Amino acid sequence: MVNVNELVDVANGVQSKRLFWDQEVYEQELEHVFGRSWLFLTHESQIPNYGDFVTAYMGEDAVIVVRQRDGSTKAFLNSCTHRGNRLCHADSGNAKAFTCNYHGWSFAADGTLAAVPLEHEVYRDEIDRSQWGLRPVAKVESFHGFVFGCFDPQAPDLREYLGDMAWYMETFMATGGGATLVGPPMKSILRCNWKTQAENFIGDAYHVGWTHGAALQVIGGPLAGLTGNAAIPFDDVGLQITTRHGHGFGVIWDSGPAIHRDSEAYRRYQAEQTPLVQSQLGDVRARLFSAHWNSGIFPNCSFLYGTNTWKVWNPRGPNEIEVWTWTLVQNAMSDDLKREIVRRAVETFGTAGTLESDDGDNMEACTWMNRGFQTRKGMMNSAMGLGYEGPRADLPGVVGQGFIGETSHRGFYRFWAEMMQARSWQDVRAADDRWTESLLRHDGADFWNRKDKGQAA
Ligand code: UNU
Ligand code: FES
Ligand code: FE
Repeated sequence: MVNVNELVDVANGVQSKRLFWDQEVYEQELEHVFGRSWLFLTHESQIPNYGDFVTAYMGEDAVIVVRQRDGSTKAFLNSCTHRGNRLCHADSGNAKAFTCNYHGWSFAADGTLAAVPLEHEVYRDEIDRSQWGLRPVAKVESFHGFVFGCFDPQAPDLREYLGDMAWYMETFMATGGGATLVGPPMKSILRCNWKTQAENFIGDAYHVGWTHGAALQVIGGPLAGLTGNAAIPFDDVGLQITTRHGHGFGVIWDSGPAIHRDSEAYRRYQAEQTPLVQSQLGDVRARLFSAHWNSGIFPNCSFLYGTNTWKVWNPRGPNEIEVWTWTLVQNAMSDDLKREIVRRAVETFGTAGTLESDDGDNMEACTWMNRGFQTRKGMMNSAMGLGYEGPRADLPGVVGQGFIGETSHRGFYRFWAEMMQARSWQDVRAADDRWTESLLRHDGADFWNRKDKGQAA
């Protein structure tokens, strides 16, 4: 076991550089983080009918996700139980059975071993097929059509795992006819640790005006004014929120179609929908409906609402990821608007997207620099805004002042450390009522109006 206390200092908001490189840390992540967390698989609309399937990854494990005869969804390790060959080589399709291309063992859509070639002649009927079905993923559940899987039968249900983040995500998943993903996902390789991307999406509005300065100038729109950090208007521009189980997001108000060149149709759509959202979900979420969100679902699913990209950072060792990218739209949007959004999402955060490429070099260098033997002994800083955060009656979770800060970074690593140390979900549950205070470093008095150091008066 790695000594997690040496790796993450929650009280001071710093983390060890070993987090992005160390093989031992990574092996423990596969067991403790990817082995126990809910991991995003697909959207139900990608597999509408019996036998429809997609393949996906849960950590480094390849899985097949299949729609069952009764309408439910199951997932199985994509590994033939005979000698371990990859069972399904396709990205998606429809199959009533999966037949291995090595010796021909054949598995039904429900994972049972249905047929073994020459069963009588070479096995003398002595193979017990009921023992050699595909290994199922313990739990598969959907939140408003977004399908997640979990290897740990003791984990809380998906809705409980998402917790307050689910309340926030209802803003776009439970309105506008629901949300959906346009696939199939784009796929690319980056030579970076999976957490460099997860932490960036969950809570880094700091880099936007700097890393993406040139791209924002070309694209225009509500974020173009951030370029070069030239004119940052701090007051009531946005917030950051971290929730139990390490999820979180950053909010920039009134910036919904942020990185879309032609945002008029999108703005009209949001203006039309907002009264409905308001009547269904109330004022707070009606305002969030037209905000931009940079967001993370712990551990490795990220999305930008308003830039409409939805991503999974599949780890492939400590210093490589396979990025999967879908486009996030709402069902009530017109086909024209959906098409326009897909085009812009591909242009910004697709494999060759302008902003995707901006980020890629930074993520890779943040990973590879830490390979240095002396370098890896150092710590990294996520202390921005520490103490300027706390609970608010109108917003679930822990809320950080201002749209630039590292509140959700810290929440992410707070929970990462908790999972890495926990013996089981029982330990995690036992800490449920202590998590808010463990993130805070203030006396509890009116944190919201603290503007004593640097923030606009
Ligand atoms: O690049 C991002 N993660 C981002 C983009 C964050 C906030 C707004 C736009
Ligand atoms: Fe943030 Fe260098 S300024 S990584
Ligand atoms: Fe970025």
